[in-house]
Amino acid sequence: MTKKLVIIDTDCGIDDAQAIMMALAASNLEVLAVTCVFGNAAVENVCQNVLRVLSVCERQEIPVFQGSAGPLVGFSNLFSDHFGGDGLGDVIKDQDPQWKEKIQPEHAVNALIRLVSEHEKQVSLVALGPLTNLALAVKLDPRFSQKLRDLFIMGGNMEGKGNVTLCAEFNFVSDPESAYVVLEEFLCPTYLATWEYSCRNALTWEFFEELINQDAPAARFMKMITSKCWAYSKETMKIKRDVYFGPGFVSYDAYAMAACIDSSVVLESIECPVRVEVQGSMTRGMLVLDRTNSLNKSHTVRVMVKCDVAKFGGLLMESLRQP
Ligand SMILES: [Ca+2]
Repeated sequence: MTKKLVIIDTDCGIDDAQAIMMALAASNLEVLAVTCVFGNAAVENVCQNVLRVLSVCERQEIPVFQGSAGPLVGFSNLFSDHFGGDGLGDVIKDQDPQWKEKIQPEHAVNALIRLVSEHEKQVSLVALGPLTNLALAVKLDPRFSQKLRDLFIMGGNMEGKGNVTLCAEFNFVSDPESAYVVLEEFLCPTYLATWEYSCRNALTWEFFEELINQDAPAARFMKMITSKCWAYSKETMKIKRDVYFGPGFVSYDAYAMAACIDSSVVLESIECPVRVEVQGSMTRGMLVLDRTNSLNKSHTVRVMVKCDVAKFGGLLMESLRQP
């Protein structure tokens, strides 16, 4: 079986770490590179987080590239404290002073263009953070997206429900212009795991306990980085009832990765054109689904709706049994 080539673009927080581990564990994937972008933490932290995850899984041979430190327009002050200031729960004490030497000298955007051009129509790109690196890639090389096999994005929303602002999801609102560019200009098959999709297909907290208490280095690492994070705290768990979706364990980025690994994980999706709002005072960064094709766009994307949660849970379980 020839393996599917994958590049992961990430703002490595805890759920990105989970998604990366899922990719590393998948026997049908070959991870060509990891490219880093600001988001859950500053891009320098993101780079260190990715190196840490690769080291835990003993996969340091995979090259890591540093990318955009902020959005195309304006400044980011959205560094989420959702997963702690460093993105991985603020529990890692032994920082690697030599981390910079382990990052490739090439910029992430140049690396994306080069690698995708070297393997035309063979690379699946999985985007787990703000889409700045992807937007820059298509502006530098207008054929970039046509050279991709496909694109999987965690981001945006399908019901106008926001998790950072009233109507916008974190990854998209962190750089609305880039999200707009990607969804207008990327012409490869594109699959979206929105915020609502991940929340509506949540797992139980009992499952989470079983997941992180497996006997393997990756599981122990995940247990450590989720130990002090409020998003995973047992006390918050008891009272945490999302106003829309109820309680549950949601590993956002892993949903996009799971769809890349095994398309049968997605049981149902909506195929339609989409556009990102960049202007609204309440809706900036919101994804709009054009179910009636009012925008007359020729390109559609697939917005995931229903997940085979049992299959998804199986991929998660396997991902923490590493190395
Ligand atoms: Ca992410």
